[in-house]
Amino acid sequence: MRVFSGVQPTGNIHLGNYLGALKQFVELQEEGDCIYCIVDMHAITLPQDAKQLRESILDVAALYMAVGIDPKRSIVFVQSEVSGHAELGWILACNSYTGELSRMTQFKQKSKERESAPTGLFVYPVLMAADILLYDTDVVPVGNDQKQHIELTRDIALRINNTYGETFVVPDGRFLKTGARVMALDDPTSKMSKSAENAHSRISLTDDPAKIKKSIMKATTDSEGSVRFDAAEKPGVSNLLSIYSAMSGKSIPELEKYYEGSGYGAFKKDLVDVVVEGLRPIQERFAEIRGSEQLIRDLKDGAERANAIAEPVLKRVKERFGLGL
Ligand code: ATP
Ligand code: LTN
Repeated sequence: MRVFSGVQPTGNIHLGNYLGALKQFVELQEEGDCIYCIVDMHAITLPQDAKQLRESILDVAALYMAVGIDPKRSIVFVQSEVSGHAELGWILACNSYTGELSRMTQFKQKSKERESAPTGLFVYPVLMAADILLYDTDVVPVGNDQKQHIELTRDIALRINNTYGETFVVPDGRFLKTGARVMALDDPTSKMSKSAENAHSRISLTDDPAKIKKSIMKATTDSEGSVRFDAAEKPGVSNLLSIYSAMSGKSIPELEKYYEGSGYGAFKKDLVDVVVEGLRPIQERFAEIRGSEQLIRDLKDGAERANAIAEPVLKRVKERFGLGL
């Protein structure tokens, strides 16, 4: 089973990315051949500062490894280091329709926030399809927000297979179970996000204990005062319980029982400890890896291994289309 997924180097990885996506990435290493990409060409669909982008690429790469992705066992690489992504992206762009791309909710949402939308933002899902199809991928672990993009990838693959003969493996998405969607601490009705303005809305994997404490103690709850899970009536407390459970391995009923009769203060203080202690080993590994020469070597090696898989696939595609000599 081949597994492929990617994360954009657009900011600090937070608990949502970790519990929703990265934890799955680590687990899947037991089940298949995994390829994990840092999708820098997706990042430039919106303006980025060049210096900052370079730093973010290395941050995401080091965090991948700090949470437990093994660069020897899996392939970890930077998208722009393998030129096949852009090449296949073009071929797929010629086989997708402006109508279907106009229906993508991520595009509608992100373009709405701007005066004019870059063309790259419009064809973002086509490049994502190229990422996936370039490696004969079977399974793509992503958050629910990517469902529509995976569906489009399948449509494009099937369309080309029907017209040009068997060309692509048609991939399946692997989505999170319900509840694995981490919500913003300041507004539990919207998802925790890298790009939200309020830094206390999220906990980044690299946050120090003081910042974690402040964010959790400020987190929105309710006036009832009892620690119990009820996503509809008590979204704030329920979100904190989910985070607590995911970080500690304790079940939610177990936690409800433990905190019966105690207020939010004690519960939040313990949650601070659980998060701080849970992130500590990740942060220690991150500090070791981030500045190391080995990180760059691993990424170069990853790009070479990725390219070795991508090249024959691209050759196959070009043959089907009659491209080249
Ligand atoms: P932002 O948080 O700014 O919206 P994003 O969703 O664009 O960032 P990516 O780096 O593109 O983040 O996504 C990395 C992975 O994390 C994706 O698989 C995405 O579905 C998942 N993810 C992002 N936010 C959450 C969240 N709050 N809860 C669970 N999974 C999430
Ligand atoms: N669009 C994705 C990031 C992404 C991706 C991919 C995920 C780009 N290419 C290929 C899986 C497979 C996101 O926003 N999370």
